[in-house]
Amino acid sequence: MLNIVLFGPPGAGKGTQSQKLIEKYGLIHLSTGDMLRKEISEGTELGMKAKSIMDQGILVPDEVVIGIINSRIDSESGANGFIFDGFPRTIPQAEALDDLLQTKGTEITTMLALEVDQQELVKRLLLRGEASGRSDDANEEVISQRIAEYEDKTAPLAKYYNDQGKYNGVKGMGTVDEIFSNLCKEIDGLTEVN
Ligand code: B4P
Repeated sequence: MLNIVLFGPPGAGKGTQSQKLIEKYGLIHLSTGDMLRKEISEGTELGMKAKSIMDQGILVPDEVVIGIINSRIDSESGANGFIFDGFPRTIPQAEALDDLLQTKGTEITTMLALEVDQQELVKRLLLRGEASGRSDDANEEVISQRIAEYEDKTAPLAKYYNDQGKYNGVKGMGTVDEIFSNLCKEIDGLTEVN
């Protein structure tokens, strides 16, 4: 199986690139952000709790996202592999994912980390906020909080995967197609080696 953690700060382009990668490599896209937004749009109890947290720009509790990822992986038993987009975001989430994949006889193949300047991140998210009305993209204060939360809780995951020899930094500035090509080069290099 090809199991990719697509990593990067808010607005790095994880969702955008995931769409292209799943088409090319036939993978299942698991985005915890999308799953939480689905819960919100369906008005579930979980969604209502998640909305107030997400609107502040902070992370939803680990046990909530681990629970939703668990049930999705279970329901996709015949998959070629997965793209984990926006998950894991904390060390406990990464440890839970390793344990979960181990019980399925597989593991993370690589972490691909999109590297993007902070100024560019804020610009992209404000633009998306205008276009989509997504409430957590609405103002610069919430965006800054999300970036701070990323630096504090999520950035340490780079070391976690680096210690496993799985970290690969990828230039995330440029056009969507240029960045996609950077990601494909990394993936094709890995699959040639294996
Ligand atoms: P997510 O939904 O994961 O969203 P994101 O990090 O903000 O965005 P992403 O990197 O996917 O950017 P995108 O491609 O859309 O998280 C939202 C919230 O959910 C979190 O703050 C948290 O509260 C909660 N959450 C999610 N997962 C969690 C977890 N595991 N644990 C706890 N809480 C969790 O791109 C952004 C914009 O840039 C788009 O408008 C796009 O069109 C544009 N763009 C992309 N590539 C571009 C390029 N090359 N040039 C110009 N613009 C580009």
